[in-house]
Amino acid sequence: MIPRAASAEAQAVDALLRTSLAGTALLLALLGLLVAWITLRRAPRPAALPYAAGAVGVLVGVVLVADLMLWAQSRRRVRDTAPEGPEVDRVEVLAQQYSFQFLRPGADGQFGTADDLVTLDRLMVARGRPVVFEVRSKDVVHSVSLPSFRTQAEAVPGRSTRLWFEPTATGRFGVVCAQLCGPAHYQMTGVIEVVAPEAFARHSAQATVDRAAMTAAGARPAGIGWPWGR
Ligand SMILES: [Cu+2]
Repeated sequence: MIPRAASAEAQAVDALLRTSLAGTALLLALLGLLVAWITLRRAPRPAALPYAAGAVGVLVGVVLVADLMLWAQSRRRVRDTAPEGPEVDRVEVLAQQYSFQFLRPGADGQFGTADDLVTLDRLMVARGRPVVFEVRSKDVVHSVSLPSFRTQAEAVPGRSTRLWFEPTATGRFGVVCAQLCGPAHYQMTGVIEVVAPEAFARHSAQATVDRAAMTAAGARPAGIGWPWGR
């Protein structure tokens, strides 16, 4: 039902999904058994369900749901803390009808300068290196959704949002817009390619060389490259 997991965070998300499913399935089975028992038992009519049975049912339900909520709360850490440090791959993402622009700061490490590296609907990242996206929108509300990395963030006009993940498997993974943003919303897709660290280093070096050539020729990225937020 859901695509192959490809990030360090995916394990926690999948465990939460599986446990929620198992918990609700157990609750459903218990309720089904209770209903079957009430319906099929040969009891003198009118049959009144003992209060104790009802109370036990409610108690079991409350304990199951409360457990799930507490456990989900303990998992919020996965969502609430962005990785930091020099090894983090920072990427600005500008969503617009109907594409994603990805921007890296280039050799100087600063966003919004002439050596910024921009790609359209494609991004290469390194396996095992944490990635942080800072997301903005040029027009309407979009959503940057990365199903294989089990993360997603809204792209809201006028503000920045963040999402992060650590790719653990190489391959090509989809990025899609998860907000109905216009008639061609279904076309708003892209590819995140996860490669081995050595291949990523080669790619980055080549991109920097290419970018320098473009800068010399006068080409500059437009509409993207804002100062990275605090
Ligand atoms: Cu969109």
